Amino acid sequence: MTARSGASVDVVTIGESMVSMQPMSEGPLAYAPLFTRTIAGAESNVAIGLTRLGRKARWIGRVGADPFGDIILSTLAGEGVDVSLAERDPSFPTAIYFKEFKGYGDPNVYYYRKGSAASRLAPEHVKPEWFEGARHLHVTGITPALGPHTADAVREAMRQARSIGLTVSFDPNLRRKLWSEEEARRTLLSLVPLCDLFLPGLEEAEFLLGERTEEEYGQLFREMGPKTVVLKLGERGAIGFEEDRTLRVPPDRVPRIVDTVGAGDAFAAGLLSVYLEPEDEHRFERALRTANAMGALAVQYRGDWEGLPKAAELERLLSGGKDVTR
Ligand code: KDG
Repeated sequence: MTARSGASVDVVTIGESMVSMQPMSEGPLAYAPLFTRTIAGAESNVAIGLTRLGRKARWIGRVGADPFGDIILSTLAGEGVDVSLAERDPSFPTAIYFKEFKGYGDPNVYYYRKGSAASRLAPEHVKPEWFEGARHLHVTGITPALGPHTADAVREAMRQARSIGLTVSFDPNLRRKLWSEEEARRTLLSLVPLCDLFLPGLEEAEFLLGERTEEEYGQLFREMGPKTVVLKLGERGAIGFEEDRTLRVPPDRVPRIVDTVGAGDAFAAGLLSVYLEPEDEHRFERALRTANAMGALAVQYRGDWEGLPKAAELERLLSGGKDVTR
């Protein structure tokens, strides 16, 4: 990716953010009496991650004209994300979601987002001003699953962004609770050719193309259009494919896994933060290592984004340095 000169926003993201209710205890949600309230949303998680690393991020989304919409906008603004172009829809509500920590494996999530303000997103909402002054657009496969016109809106955003010279990344973020497998596969595959940087997890690659080797996934997705493909391998690290290069990076050490939700978004934020740097021969490796480190940190905290590091902290961790804690 090359920087557009004069850009005042590094990354634009478009998606739904929700109020997230997290039980304070482990176990079945039905027996959880106390919750903490935060916000979540794959794209706003990426925006926060990038902002923590010193990048300028703009989040575009639609929330209701309700207190939950206030919480989302004020939290994102408090984190330094530009929400000036987010829209409020008085006719539809802001979405909510609940996590359930079972004490093992990935948390369960329960969505209350059907008919939300964000699910009404349509191609006619996509405006050139969303991309003004920006270098890059990041979208995910969650938004296309939300409503009758959201897939077309994402497609339109990718097209508009590219037509004025932005690069585009796409994380398929398969959410089986939101749509049928058939529709998900068809829609997600149709969006791959519209991105420059494709970021599937291994399971998502298999869902989209059937069982193949990791190298075959890299080659097949690149043949569809994206210049760069990064396959997330979870506890085995990541593998990147770019031009004639294949680069495997080992995982970072994770002493304890607390909450896996948001790890992919942290990975994307780490990767993009380096991709916005001027190109040099080590950038790809630096991007993959930064992405891995961000993903590893995200799973060690409750909440999708709260534990994400600032640039200096990440730098210390990547260089093997220690924090002075007392
Ligand atoms: O990637 C993390 C997201 O899954 C979480 O923040 C909630 O956006 C969300 C979703 O749709 O699952």
